Amino acid sequence: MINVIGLGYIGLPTALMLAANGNEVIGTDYNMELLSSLKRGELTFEESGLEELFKNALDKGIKFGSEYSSSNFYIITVPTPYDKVDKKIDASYVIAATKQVLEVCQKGTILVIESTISPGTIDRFVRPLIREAGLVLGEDLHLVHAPERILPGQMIKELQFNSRTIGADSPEIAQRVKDVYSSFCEGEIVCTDIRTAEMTKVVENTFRAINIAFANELTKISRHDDLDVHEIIRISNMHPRVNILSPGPGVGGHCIPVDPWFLVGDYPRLTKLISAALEINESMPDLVLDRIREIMNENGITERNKVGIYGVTYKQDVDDIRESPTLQLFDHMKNHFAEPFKFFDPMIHNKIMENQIMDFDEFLGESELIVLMVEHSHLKDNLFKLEGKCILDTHNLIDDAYKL
Ligand code: SAJ
Repeated sequence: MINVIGLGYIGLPTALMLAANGNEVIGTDYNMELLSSLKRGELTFEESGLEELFKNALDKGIKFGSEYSSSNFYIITVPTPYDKVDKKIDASYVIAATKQVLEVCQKGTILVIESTISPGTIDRFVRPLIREAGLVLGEDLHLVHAPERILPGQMIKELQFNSRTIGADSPEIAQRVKDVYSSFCEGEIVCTDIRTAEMTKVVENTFRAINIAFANELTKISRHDDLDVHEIIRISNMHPRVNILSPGPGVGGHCIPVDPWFLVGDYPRLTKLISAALEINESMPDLVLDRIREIMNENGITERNKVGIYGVTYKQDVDDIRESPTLQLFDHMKNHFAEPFKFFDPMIHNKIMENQIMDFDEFLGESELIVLMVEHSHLKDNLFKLEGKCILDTHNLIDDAYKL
């Protein structure tokens, strides 16, 4: 039996995928509200293909509970926030989960940590816990790091087809974990040591952060010289060895703006490029704010409540708002205005903030300037409703709109 600890954005789909593919699975979480939703057969977030997978896993007998089970195989998928002041990982959830596993696990258990952790976290924080509990690593318990790689918006497909990394202390244990993941993963599964696996995961997200930062810096250069950054990137990307990502209003989510800080926090003198990239990405909401002010002046829009923000999630077609560029924008606004602009987001069905408008047509009616922060499919389906409106388009969807 596999006990998956932490049923959030990564843990839940992983637990469902394992169950749907013939493994006996118990999912554990301390959030009682989340557990009662799952037990009622209701999902806690939207994701393409998740409903069907959930039904499949329920049919195959997946169970949910708040207690850690006695097992010989655990997968930990709890959050790993970072401390915004000293830029280091906060491993407290991983530590707490490990301690609870140690209380109930069977001899020879395999403990897989999937949560993203900064390089060296297992050596620094997890191995000592095993020793303190009087257990012998490699005999009583085997540690493994198998970082997740799935992209929100296409998680289920990526769980099945992405390649994966498994870091273990011995090839035999890596192989046993590989066998379990092979029950659903058709991608190549590479086995390596734990430190390499830790570093690889953070490197992947840092690479993406730097690439996006380059695109964002090009936006600033192009604005300075009145050039079209999107056309420049489109043409440059026709070169067979160039692949620049898209500029945007900022970088959100719980991975790309967070994981690179693990490296900066641990190696402050060796990470000049990474810190510069993070700063560029973090500066984008301010650029949006500057552009809003310029466009308001140019169009004689004097009332702040005539500006409407489309999209509060961290990217298109997800309902996750963590670290989102719009929230960053609202945060930066605090220095200039008493209240943030009003906003609409088709992916957020409950009222989560005072300044939220729940109806798209009402939002359009009330906004003289519309700022497109997120390119949801809903927007692409409704572009005709925006005709004739004054628009700041941060994603290059509309030809004659203002751009960053
Ligand atoms: N973004 C841009 N320009 C782009 C692509 C993205 O500005 O060209 C912005 C998005 O709008 C969003 C942010 O970056 O605000 C992050 O979105 P994302 O789609 O790049 O990444 P995530 O956070 O949804 O998922 C990433 C993925 N990592 C990589 O692609 C290297 C995913 O595979 C990881 O599993 C995930 O982080 C994770 O959990 O670590």
